[in-house]
Amino acid sequence: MASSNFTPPEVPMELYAINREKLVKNLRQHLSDAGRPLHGFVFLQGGEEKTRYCTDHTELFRQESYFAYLFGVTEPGFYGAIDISTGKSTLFAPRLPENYAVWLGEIKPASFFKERYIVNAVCYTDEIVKVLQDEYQGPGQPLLFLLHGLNTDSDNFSKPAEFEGKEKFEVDLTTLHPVLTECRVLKSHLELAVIQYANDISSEAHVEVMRRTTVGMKEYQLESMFLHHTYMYGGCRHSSYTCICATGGNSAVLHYGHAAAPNDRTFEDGEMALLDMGAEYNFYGSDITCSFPVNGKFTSDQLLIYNAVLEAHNVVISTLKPGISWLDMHKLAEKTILKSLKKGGIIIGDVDEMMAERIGAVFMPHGLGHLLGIDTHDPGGYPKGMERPKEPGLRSLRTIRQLQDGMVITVEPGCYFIDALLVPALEGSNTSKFFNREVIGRFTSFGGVRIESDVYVTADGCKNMSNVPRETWEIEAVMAGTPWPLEKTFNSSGNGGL
Ligand SMILES: [Mn+2]
Repeated sequence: MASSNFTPPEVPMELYAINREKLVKNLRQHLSDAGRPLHGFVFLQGGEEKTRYCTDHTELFRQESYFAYLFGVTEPGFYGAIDISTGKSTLFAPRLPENYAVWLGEIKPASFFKERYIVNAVCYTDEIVKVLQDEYQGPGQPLLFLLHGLNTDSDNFSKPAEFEGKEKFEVDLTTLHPVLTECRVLKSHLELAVIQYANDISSEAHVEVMRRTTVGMKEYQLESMFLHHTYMYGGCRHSSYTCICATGGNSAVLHYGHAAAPNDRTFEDGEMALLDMGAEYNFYGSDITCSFPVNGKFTSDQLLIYNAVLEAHNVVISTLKPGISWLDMHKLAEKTILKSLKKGGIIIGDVDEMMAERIGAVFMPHGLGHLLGIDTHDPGGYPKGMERPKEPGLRSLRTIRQLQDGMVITVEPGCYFIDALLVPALEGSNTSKFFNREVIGRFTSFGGVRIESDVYVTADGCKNMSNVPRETWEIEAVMAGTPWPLEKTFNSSGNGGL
């Protein structure tokens, strides 16, 4: 009978109060530096509930991430204001119709939300104009700092608050987004604790899936076991993203698992599985990938690719610390993988020359990793003025920042055999000489391997928040039934154990 070593923790509302304090402090600093007066309100609109197309089927609501960061509100239809001069926070709750009580449950009074979300005041959304005008201390019309800015992963813009009476205010659309985004880049201890919990329960679920995987299952059964474990024992109703449960050749499809490729293949003996799955708890996410042979035993070709990726994963984690450039880490991972592939006879020639020809991107077209928090691809990867690289592979990086103490970032090197990239590289006049056609032929239907852990950067290094079997002998032991974590006395055959 499956069970868990974890209990869903109570997340203190101070987490959001601290986030608000940090924003007010940084915004005041920004305004002073610009010689601007320290008054006005940060004003955000929370997420709204959506129905499925024209129907009355209500989709499960998940709060908009910036609003979640500042207020922790789980319900739809709220607005929130923070007075820059005093730090006072006010939530505006929707005034619900009487029949809400019949269909959706008790209508909570404003006092309930004030206590629950530890804000200074709770009013109703039809009082926004009056409340903000009464509270405003500065000259002229009250100034609202609204959220408007580019998400550099999606190329979408966050939507500034819309409400009746907006024309009675002066609005600033440019100041808030970069300052608030920058706040989210460095995590507080309370945020780290939630991300750690999301990692704990997701790691445990990954181990559970690994243990229960048997030849002949469907990919979605692995997804189902993961979702069950994180919800049943972890209280995680949401996933950080759609599960990628790829086996065999499908693991070379980087975002497999979408509606047109719905994790529905029956996998066979001798194949690898690549499972990229992470639970979200209380808005904060995890993002973990495990790759393993579905029959529990690595073949020599699987060992070659898996260990190439593992070495890249480990060398990056052991190098990470504040001041290190993420772009350099990406190149380090590429180079490590290329060296191993050369040793395995898959590619031939000088590794530095390969790097110059971007051969690394043929095998790893995605970026090494991304900031992680309330969003799986947390914002702030490219602050204003930082240009995205243009070269293959490097242009896929979701950030090229220098690491800072308090960042949470994924380390997810991979090595894939993707026809759409290999075929042109094998034919290219500058690139064909690097490939050993005969050996690479063995890998045409191999798929790929990715190993992904979430780490947080400390003052002098980093800590791996994910806890899953990584060494091939650890994976084989766990799949054979050995409990995880392995006991200190456990000895692997040939590797010397721990
Ligand atoms: Mn990731």
